[in-house]
Amino acid sequence: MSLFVDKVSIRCKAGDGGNGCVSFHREKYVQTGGPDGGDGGRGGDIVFVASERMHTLMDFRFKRNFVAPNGEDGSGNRCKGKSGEPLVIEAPVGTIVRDKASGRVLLDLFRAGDRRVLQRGGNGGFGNMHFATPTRQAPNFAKPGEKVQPMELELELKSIADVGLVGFPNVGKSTTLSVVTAARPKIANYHFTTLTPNLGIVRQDGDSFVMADIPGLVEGAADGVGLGHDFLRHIERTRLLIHVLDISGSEGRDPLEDYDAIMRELERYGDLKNRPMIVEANKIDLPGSEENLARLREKLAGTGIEIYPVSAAAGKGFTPLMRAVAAMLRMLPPIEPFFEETPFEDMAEEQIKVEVEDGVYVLSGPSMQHLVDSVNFSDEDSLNWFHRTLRRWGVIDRLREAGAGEGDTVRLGDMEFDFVE
Ligand SMILES: Nc1nc2c(ncn2[C@@H]2O[C@H](COP(=O)(O)OP(=O)(O)OP(=O)(O)O)[C@@H](O)[C@H]2O)c(=O)[nH]1
Ligand SMILES: [Mg+2]
Repeated sequence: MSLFVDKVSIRCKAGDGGNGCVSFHREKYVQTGGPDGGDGGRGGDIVFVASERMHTLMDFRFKRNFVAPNGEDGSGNRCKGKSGEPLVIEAPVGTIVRDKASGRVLLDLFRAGDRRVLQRGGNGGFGNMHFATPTRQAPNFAKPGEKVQPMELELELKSIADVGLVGFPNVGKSTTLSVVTAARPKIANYHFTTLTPNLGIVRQDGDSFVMADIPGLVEGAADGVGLGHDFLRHIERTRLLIHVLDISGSEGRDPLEDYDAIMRELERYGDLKNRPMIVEANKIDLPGSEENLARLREKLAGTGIEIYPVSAAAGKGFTPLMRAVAAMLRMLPPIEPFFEETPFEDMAEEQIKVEVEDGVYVLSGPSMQHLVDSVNFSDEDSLNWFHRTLRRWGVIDRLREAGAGEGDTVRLGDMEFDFVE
């Protein structure tokens, strides 16, 4: 079985912010010092880096859970908690990071070295030193650190190359790559020698471009039959296709029928059929090739698709073919990265839920219990702050929308209180 992996699900979570601290200055002979509780540190970010060293997502089969460290809590004497280090996840260039549930593209690691923050760590909470006012000299509360929700992600590798080689198995795609680039893919006289995409760089008259060799396609490949389907994603991000044919028909198939079969596969997969294309009529050294070449020329006359006869085994005929490829690439637009959507807009909304159970308005959300935990309910200042926080987070509005009126009971974690506007 191939160890090539180009689609995986993982889970990640940026660090939570550290809690602010409640503390009062203590010193010999000083009776009541001011508040000196420091702030919590920021949680570590989840960062993705596009690595040129990696070529598959195989590493993610063994490690699927990524958790960045939390920020540390603040402490007395105005000490701020340490922030969490970012957690850096390396993935191959061309990896697309999606939100698993919605399928939305969050990141496209398009260029080598790209360093992108996927999820920010939570902010640290303020320590009580921030809450002293002339009228409130001993604030008995601090702010909790911001909590971060875990994310379920799907990673998909879609190689990025200028040119993709397509064709039936055994027609000579890998041999072609080995002739025009320094890549040394496995070449052998059986079907599906190539099981994972190979990339190489072609240098031609001062131009250079990346070429991708993928496993052979068979009929039905676009429907998921055979091996080929999975690999079509690796030519989706190419600007031009080289359609390789065994023009000699050495395996008993008619190269013209091969041509149509591959075009059907490309069409079924999406818009690949309309990708600019050049035909490489390979194995021209074998008997029967010239007649087939003449028939193919007739078939494609008027389509604008150029045909270049070559012998990959002998390394012959490639200069005109590669020049034609380079000339076409110069005219074609560059490959664009996928459009990225931010997952963050609706986060705040999702975080707080209001449900009505037996006339009690029940609040839930990741930050809610934390909020309750950080309130000192016997301290009036703390209660005021709690109320202001609920208002600022939009919770009061949400309760009102849900129908809550003055005096109704609101439950939050293990705490109940009366609703006041
Ligand atoms: N006679 C002749 N044989 C060739 C030529 N090009 C490739 N071959 C042979 O055809 C066989 C298949 O070549 P590969 O390059 O592995 O073919 P492929 O298209 O990559 O095959 P898969 O990876 O299985 O899809 C090998 O035995 C090659 O030596 C050619 O121009 N002439
Ligand atoms: Mg091959």
